Amino acid sequence: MFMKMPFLNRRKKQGSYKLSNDNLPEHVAIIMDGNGRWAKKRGLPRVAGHREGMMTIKKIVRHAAKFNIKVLTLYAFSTENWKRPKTEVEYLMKLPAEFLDTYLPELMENNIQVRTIGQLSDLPEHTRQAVELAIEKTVQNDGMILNFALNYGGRAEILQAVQKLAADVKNEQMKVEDINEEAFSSYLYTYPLKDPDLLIRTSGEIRISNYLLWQLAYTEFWFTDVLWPDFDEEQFEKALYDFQNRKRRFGGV
Ligand code: V07
Repeated sequence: MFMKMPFLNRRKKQGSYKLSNDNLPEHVAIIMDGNGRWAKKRGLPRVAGHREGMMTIKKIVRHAAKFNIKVLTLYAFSTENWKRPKTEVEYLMKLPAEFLDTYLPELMENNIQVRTIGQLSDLPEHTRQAVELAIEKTVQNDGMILNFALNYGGRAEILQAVQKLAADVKNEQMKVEDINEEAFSSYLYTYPLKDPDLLIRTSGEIRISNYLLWQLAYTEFWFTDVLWPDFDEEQFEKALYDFQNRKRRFGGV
């Protein structure tokens, strides 16, 4: 008689984990933390870390598309990030245009759609224009959704949803008794995307920092000490592998 020994499946194969094609997450959200720390360790300015972090995005997007991930939601700029030094914020606001200048052709080739969540209206005009152009140019693509959280905060998102909902109740577009989870979700930035299955946070911080507060209710969390600029395909696969080997219960047994 042989016992089932699930740990035997956990073999590491030539530096990569044996991923099956089942139970892959459809929606992966990432908090790309540790860019400033990566730069500091090298005696470089923080912005050098942000630039390197942008290179990591390109790498991970290519890899995620290979695994048929449907949505990748990346925390690029939070509502708290305005508190950073002015020069750093100005640099960050140039990154969307830079990213798209060099990467839009590849997004088109791979049929990837760019979307955003967050309050775009408060971004500098040049940043908003770059982002809107990317959304427009990729709107016909029907492959993976590359969703950037820009000027995003989870509480701000919930509050704007409540305001719109209250306005709809007032103008009789919505009845109080019809407010349920599904109806409420339709007022969030992420609508009609399904909630993330997996959240990855790099750089050793174990918190969610106002990210997707409503949407992460049943999400599996995966943390690593690796800094975002050092994050690579192998790390990403490890996260997918660990996800596949967790049992999700959604509150059941
Ligand atoms: C930003 C680079 C990645 C590390 C984390 C923070 C810094 C890509 C974008 C972007 C956003 C919208 C878009 C295309 C690209 C971006 C900001 C910061 C503000 F349509 N990276 N990246 N935006 N970082």
